Amino acid sequence: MHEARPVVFITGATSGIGAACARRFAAAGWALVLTGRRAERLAALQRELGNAVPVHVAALDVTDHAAVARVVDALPTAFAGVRVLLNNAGLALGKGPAQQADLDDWHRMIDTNIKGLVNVTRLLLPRLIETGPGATVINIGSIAGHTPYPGGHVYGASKAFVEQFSYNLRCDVSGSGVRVTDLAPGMTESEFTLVRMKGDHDVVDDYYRGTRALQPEDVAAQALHVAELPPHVNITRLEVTPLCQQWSPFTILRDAP
Ligand code: NDP
Ligand code: 8X3
Repeated sequence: MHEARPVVFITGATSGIGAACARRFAAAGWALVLTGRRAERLAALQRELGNAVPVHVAALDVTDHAAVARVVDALPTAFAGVRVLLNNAGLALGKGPAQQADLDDWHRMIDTNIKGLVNVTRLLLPRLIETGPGATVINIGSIAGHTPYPGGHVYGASKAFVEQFSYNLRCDVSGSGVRVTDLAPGMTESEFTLVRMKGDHDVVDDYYRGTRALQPEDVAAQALHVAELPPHVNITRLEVTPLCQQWSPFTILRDAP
């Protein structure tokens, strides 16, 4: 029975979009592999969802390549045939100008959003190819990978990497039946901004005040939609924003140096 269920492997399942995806895929009957660094949150999700669908949890820091390999190698048989890899783990740190940024923050964003994502992808790709038609890599990108804004520097650039990597990956798995999607959300109300602002709740409250931001469930619904499309349909890039988030006109500096 368990083997018949499609398996989704989610990184960053302990919060926000990843946790919402766990719930959404579970409601649709998928078996779950849930990963993230906070083991107690994984255990709580397993308690919450484990009666409905098979759930395997593994505490995992995606930046630790050897740990990713151990988790992938140790997947129980019922979870080994991964159909969807949801590369969701990621973070932004800081929103000040580049010239004042903390270099350690930049390195952490690169390590997590870029190197972590490629670690997991490289190790699971053979399994997805083995799964064949219907298998999907869903990479959580961002509108920040497409749209520059002050303070976006390395975060936005890391998401531009995710977008281009998704396209290139799709070229390489061409003919295998594996689909690749860059799912790029805009402003989503999660712990993302609290992490970015290093625990400053006032800034977070101010950021979301008066908005009707996307909720993690809104993004999760799109992820499930991408995963359950007929196997010949590949959404290359899916950008989703709240209606309240709009573009700005170019800023024209006058009499500037
Ligand atoms: P959250 O902060 O709520 O969730 C981030 C998740 O990433 C957590 O589960 C966290 O788990 C995990 N994570 C962070 N670092 C690591 C790591 N080194 N190893 C493993 N897991 C890690 O934010 P969101 O849910 O909003 O973010 C999810 C993704 O969506 C990110 O890639 C983000 O860039 C992207 N995104 C977010 C938007 C937003 O406005 N919120 C908009 C566009 C994209 P743990 O700490 O337990 O390891
Ligand atoms: C997060 C979206 O607009 O805060 O990826 O950069 S935004």
